[in-house]
Amino acid sequence: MINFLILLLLLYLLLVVWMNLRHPAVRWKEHKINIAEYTFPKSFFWGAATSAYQVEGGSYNADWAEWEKTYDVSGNPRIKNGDRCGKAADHWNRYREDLRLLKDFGCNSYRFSVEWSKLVPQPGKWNPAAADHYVEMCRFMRDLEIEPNLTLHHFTLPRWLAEKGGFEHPDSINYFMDFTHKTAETLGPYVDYWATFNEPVALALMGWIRGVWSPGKQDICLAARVLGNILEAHQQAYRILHATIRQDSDGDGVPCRVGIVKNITIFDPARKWYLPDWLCTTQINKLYNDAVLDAFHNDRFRFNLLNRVRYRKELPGLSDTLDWIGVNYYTRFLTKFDPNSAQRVQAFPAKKLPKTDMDWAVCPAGLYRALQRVNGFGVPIFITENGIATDDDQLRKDFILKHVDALHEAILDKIDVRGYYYWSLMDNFEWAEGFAKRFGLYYVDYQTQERTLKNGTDIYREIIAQSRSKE
Ligand code: IFM
Repeated sequence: MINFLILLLLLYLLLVVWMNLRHPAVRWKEHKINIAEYTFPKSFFWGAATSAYQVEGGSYNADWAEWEKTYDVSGNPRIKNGDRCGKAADHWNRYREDLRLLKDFGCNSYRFSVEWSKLVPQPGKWNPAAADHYVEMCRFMRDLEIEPNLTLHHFTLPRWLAEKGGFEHPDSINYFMDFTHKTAETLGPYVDYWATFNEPVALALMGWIRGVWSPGKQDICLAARVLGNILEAHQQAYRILHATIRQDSDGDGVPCRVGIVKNITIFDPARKWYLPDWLCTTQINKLYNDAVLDAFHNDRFRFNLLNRVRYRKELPGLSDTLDWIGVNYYTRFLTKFDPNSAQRVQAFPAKKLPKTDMDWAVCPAGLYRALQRVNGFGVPIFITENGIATDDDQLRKDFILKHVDALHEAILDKIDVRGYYYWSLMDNFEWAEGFAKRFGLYYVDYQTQERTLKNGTDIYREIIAQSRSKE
């Protein structure tokens, strides 16, 4: 009996050592940062990002506009403080002013999305006025020498499509094809960089697992199906974009480059000596990060969680549908086995790290790790989002400086990063958090819609100026 227990103990120790060796801690030395020494690749994209629903205003035909009117099971409004997106930051009417602000800041690229519910307000009905609006906006970017980087789907759906089940239903793939085709015909002459989807896993997690975003479901099997359909839609959209767009608008010889935007969150075990924490971490990491990324290596999407979900979808050719990959990185969580919670796992920010208003830990090393994670695709990488919600100017400054430094370290280590977009250009509607969380480089007074540059953003301006002066 004693021998058996000793054997078990040894086995346990071996497994813990093995897990630790397989996932070595990233050596991240705090070093003196000197931005004057930075060298970034030529024509690096320095930008800021937004999404249509969060800034444009007037998206009353989107599923989210309906969702905001509903209440949760405890009778609380879905959005903090009962906020409604409404006019948001009125970017629809103020895009010229906003793009000039972006230009004055020194940026040379803008990541934005088009609002599907404005372009296709009813099934099969293309809205030429909305299409003209985006044409004007893209032309204006070209006039300002700002490279547009367009995302087709950033979380919202036309209401009519959400009523049909949205991406739960395979028909959504055809609707997305149609939308992609028309958008490509309309904006292809001005836009070379296209992303099909923004953060599919965040969407599935919040909308179908936690149920705190539209459509408010808690069904992990449906979440898996949504992801499978989104990946198939990406694959088809890739081909449509390449087949439709023939005009090279930025003169680099390539008319269109298509990617997908993946949010990468870093998860580490809270207790490195405790096997159950390692198992939870591995599982969360698989579902949140690896399932979608691996699909692009294996041409097969698998989403498995013990006896709760086993989903598999063959996607032959998916691995040929990335010209670039977008990484959205914000934070790192520690994960811990918790037998008392319903999910048996807790994810929380490390105590000793500074926190943003989202209660996310500030962890620049995580950005380096996220970039390492996608480096294996062998395609250019863009940091399509990275930013901080905070009222603390010093924290904002540190955040930007240290994350750009992590990005620079990655470039020094030969990771092919071609651009960085701060999230976001101006304060915006932060989904279930409403307007209280302010990520913008520019503060928005929602009464007057006045924009004011925030303190602590100068460092980004300096880095950009420094980088561009060396071109
Ligand atoms: O505001 C969101 C954005 O829509 C998607 N990425 C994360 C941001 C901050 O939470």
